[in-house]
Amino acid sequence: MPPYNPLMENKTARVSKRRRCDSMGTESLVEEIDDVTLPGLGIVHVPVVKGDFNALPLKVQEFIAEHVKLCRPKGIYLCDGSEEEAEELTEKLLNRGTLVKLDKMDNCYLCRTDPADVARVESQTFICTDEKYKTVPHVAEGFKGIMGQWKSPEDMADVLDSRFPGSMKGRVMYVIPFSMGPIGSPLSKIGVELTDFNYVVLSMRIMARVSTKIWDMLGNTDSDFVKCVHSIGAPRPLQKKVINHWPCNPGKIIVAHYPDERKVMSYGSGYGGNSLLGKKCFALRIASRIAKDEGWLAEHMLIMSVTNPAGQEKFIAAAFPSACGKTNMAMLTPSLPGWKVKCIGDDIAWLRFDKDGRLRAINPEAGFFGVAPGTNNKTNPVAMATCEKNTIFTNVAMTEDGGVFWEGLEKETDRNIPITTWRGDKWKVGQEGKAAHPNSRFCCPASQCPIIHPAWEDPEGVPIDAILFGGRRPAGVPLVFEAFNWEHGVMLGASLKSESTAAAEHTGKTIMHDPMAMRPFMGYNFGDYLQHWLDMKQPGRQMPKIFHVNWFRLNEHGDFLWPGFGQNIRVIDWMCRRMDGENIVEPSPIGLLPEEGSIPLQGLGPIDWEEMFSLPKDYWMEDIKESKQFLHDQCGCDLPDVIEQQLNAQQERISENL
Ligand code: GTP
Ligand code: SPV
Ligand code: MN
Repeated sequence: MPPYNPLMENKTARVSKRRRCDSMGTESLVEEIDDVTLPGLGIVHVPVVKGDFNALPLKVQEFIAEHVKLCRPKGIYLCDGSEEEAEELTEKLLNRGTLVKLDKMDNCYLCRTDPADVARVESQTFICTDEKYKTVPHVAEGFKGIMGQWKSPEDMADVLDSRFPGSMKGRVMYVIPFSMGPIGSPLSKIGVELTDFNYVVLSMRIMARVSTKIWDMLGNTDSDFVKCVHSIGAPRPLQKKVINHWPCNPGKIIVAHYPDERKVMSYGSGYGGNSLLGKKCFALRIASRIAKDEGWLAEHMLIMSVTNPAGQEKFIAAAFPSACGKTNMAMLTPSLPGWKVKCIGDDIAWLRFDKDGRLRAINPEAGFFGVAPGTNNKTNPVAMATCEKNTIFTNVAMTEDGGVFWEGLEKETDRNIPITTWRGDKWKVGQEGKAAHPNSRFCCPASQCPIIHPAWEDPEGVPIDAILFGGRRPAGVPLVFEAFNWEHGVMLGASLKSESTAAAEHTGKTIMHDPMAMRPFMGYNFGDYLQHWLDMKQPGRQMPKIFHVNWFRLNEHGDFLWPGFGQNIRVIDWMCRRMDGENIVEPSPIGLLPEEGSIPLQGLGPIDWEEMFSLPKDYWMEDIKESKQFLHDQCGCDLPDVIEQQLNAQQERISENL
């Protein structure tokens, strides 16, 4: 049988020109898809408001037609990624009130969301596979697995059936062709996102590489694409009032992944990781499964390079959970003279060993979607410079003169200037309450980062010398320590914990497990994932060193023991010397600690080395017991033996030698 062709006579869509009136009464000719007759489905008429449907690769036509049928948009808009397109959509969003122009800045806009739609919704994020244990480990009886949530495709079909049919009525369906990773790189992957929210189009233009070249690439090869479908779930006529010109359906949010089909269906939210489907859904959850199948890694990691005063450059990838310091580290301004930092990526890394046994990493993204609060010219001047122009801010506050404000900018803001908070209330610096949402973000092109690495788009990726794990650990955990070896390092990553943050719906400051900083982003069985990490070690491969860092240890008064940010270069300096093999370590039961005095502290003022590196025995006894229990409960029989052995050895060392 010939392949199904939605444009074939009788079975299919025919495109014809029709005369249409717009809202101003202006007549024009538009293309319409007629008679999209998919097997078992009825007929639908939909105008193509922009682009040439006929020119799309057949498999894309089919994908669009199927979802037009399902979601019933009033038109199809084929995005081309051009400047004119961005201008047109920005204009629309300004007129509607979804965006506000920030007059003080250059081509920057503010968006305030419905206050019920402000972060990723982990509780409604699912992975669907026929077989449950492809997605989640054999969790011990009576325990709730936290490393990914599985739903059967049948159960998910019911959930989607009560949401997607007609979900785009009265709205335009935008079709976004994009590449994660430099277009054409052998390490990159292609996606197509369908969405009914033009804010998503504008953000995707920044975060991914949106281009019509994608159509040629798909048309000329048998390469496939990740299918991404997003609807805010607010068909017209509206059932409820739109708040802040931000249509969404927070009560019905669902983010469903089909790793076998390489497909994502997301409904109800317009926010970040819920709606920019190239990011967490594709580049982490789906990609981690592709990576498992193809022998590489998709990780929640920044990528940076550091060059010491002698001119030697090293590349570091670091996995910290959401809102735990990746963007800040990736753009670090060194406080030590002579050091240089360059940024390759701030959130996601795709890593694979090359034929010479070097681990190479690319940043699949093209922009930063960074946490605004805490960012200022002291903590992160590079991020401040990066988001000066061509940036969409979401849920920050606005100054009367059309600038931005968030917690952390007090010292850089006129205390008397009237401010509008993210909720739209009048406010002044010094007043009670928060002006910006704690998960407010800037979305800007990586290319305008003043310290972007010249090789950041190198199709081969950059060679990784070290991998870091870290989280927010207010007590017990030293500033830095080194894993004994790869296996020990993988165990440390598997045991990663951090205080919860505003990046998802968790409230309060509880310490949560966040293995490999991937808890919300796992695309397959976490036990298999750990084994996959262990399997990376092979003869002939140069394994990067693994370190654990903690910028967030507190003293008894609740103050940070370590100044952090640009001062973290001092810790990097120590790690680089370790990579060069300098003997500056002191073995401890949990790993190799820096020898006292081996981290340069000059000019820092009083730093309590003792307290920063102390290993309270009670704390570590409890910590390893708890981590072991956690991994047993979460992975059951899927926990690799090697990890089990590493946990036991660590426990023994702590109980005997600490
Ligand atoms: P996601 O984008 O959610 O994945 O977050 P991220 O890991 O990129 O975190 P980011 O760098 O945006 O930092 C989050 C918060 O941590 C910000 O408020 C920062 O100001 C704060 N932060 C980052 N680095 C440090 C540090 O070294 N010390 C301290 N005390 N705070 C830090
Ligand atoms: C994170 O939560 O890790 C983020 C923000 O990077 S979001 O894109 O919303 O997932
Ligand atoms: Mn992140």
